[in-house]
Amino acid sequence: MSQCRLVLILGDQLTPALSSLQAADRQRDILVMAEVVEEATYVRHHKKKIAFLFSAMRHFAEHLRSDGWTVDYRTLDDTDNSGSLGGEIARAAKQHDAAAVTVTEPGEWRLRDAMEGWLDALGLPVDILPDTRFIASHDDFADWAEGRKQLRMEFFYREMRRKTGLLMEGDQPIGGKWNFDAENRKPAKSDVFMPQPAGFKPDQITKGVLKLVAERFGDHFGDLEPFWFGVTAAQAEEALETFIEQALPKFGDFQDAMLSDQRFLYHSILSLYINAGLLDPLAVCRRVETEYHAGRAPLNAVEGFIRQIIGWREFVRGIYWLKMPDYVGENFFNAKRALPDFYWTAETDMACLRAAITQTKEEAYAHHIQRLMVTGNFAMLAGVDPKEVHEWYLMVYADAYEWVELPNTLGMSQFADGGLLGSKPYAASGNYINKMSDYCHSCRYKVQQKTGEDACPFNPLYWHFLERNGDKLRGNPRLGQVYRTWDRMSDEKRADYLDSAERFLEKLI
Ligand code: FAD
Ligand code: DLZ
Ligand code: SF4
Repeated sequence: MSQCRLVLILGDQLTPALSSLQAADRQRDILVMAEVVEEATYVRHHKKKIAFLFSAMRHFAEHLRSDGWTVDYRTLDDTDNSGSLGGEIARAAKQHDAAAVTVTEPGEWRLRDAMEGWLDALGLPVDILPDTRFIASHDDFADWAEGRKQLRMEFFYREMRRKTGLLMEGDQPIGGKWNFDAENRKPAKSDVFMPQPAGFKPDQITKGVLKLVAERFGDHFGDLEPFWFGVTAAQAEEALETFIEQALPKFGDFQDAMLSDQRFLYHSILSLYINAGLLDPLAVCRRVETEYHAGRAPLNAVEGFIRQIIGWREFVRGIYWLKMPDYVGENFFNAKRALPDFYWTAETDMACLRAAITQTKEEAYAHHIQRLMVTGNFAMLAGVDPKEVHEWYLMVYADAYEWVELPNTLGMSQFADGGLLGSKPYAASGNYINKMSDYCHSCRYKVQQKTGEDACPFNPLYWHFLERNGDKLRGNPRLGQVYRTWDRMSDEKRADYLDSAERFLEKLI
């Protein structure tokens, strides 16, 4: 009998059609899956995120076994667990006298880099296969980006529409427009029929994992229970169907809305499943497209949803692999402030931040506008070091992996790449948050007040940010009007704004 190959399946590769599984031989090869301390602590992930992945990994291993594969699964509490993926693959190679190792390329640069060293460490060939769960390969993206002065999601997205045929009529977009975003900015009102994402009761496997996570990672950020995430492909499918039935039709209209008593609004809460491999992104888009053709969901909702996946999700991945490893060190504004303590405790008088962080702590989830316009906007206005901001986002969300989190945080939300990903910073005063949410009603600060002790801190911070970064931003054509407004203010008013912001920043710990 020929020597076996080891196929390493990572925690976010829980996909039967994975390229490494396609290349493997059920009769000969051994699949290796390993829970390791290094992956759980290279940043100290939210407890719910670790529990979700470990439980989903254990369920996937069962599924693979029932499908005829031999799986060598290493739990975190196995006595000989070396604590790292490199260590576990080395141990497994010895134990099984393996001839080679195959792995689908990891989503994070640091792990890809480590794997390059495995060949030497193991003395065995290590085959790293492309991750075919994405629509654009690294080469596709690099070819598209080549020679362009600016990389804009909108143009890349059109390519992805053409490539997939999603919402296309021949070579034209259905509805005559590529993008219906202008219709997707309505504030929401809470009503009794608000959708809720599908939740699932922990089974025995999940209960075992919850106990392990409580014991081993009890000091990590976030609440472990109640734990309601799905942990299998079937449950993730159920979550998709619940979203389609209850929330999709209004997804577009209320995509940017925020409400104090509604954490999920009309969002899908599917990113954790898609990113871990429990749902296939293209299949999700095709399923959602059928709702438009069946007349059950309007075009602005379906197009908006599909754009997030084949547009933004693919685009940020392309940027990540094009720009790493230097990308993580970018700091366009040279921002140096430490991340304020309240990002960990939610103890702040600012109601919008309190709501977004409390929910992050309890659910390991916040929706896009909370991440971008509340926690992200505040950090940028306050001048927080983008690396600290990045590490926070990577830790606290159940869907966070560096390939998707870093460009969203560093590029989109902090403008730390100087405009590679977005044409202007997503900076906003309290007015924006007030327009899109009901947070301000219950805030100790007054959103209409511009300066002084009781003023909404976003108001003076907004102008402070623009003033202190004027040398970098004044030339931006999209900010011309804003700077004209600032320049037209009296000296006294400008000084008042700057003084209020500085007083607030002095007290920020
Ligand atoms: P929905 O609003 O229902 O959107 C549908 C799907 O579209 C999502 O499930 C997701 O797969 C995809 N999507 C939407 N927006 C984006 C985007 N900007 N980039 C990539 N995919 C997108 N998303 C992550 O998956 N992981 C992250 O670590 C992550 N970090 C972020 C950090 C910051 C600072 C910001 C501003 C955004 C981040 N996002 C991240 C993007 C986005 O906020 C989440 O994908 C979304 O909130 C997930 O919730 P949902 O499934 O309910 O999404
Ligand atoms: C996020 C994560 C965690 C917490 N734990 C593991 C693990 O124990 N074993 C594993 O294979 N993967 C884990 N992951 C996911 C990896 O960090 C992920 O595969 C890489 O970051 C690449 O995206
Ligand atoms: Fe947030 Fe300002 Fe509104 Fe308070 S007043 S909730 S700080 S935007």
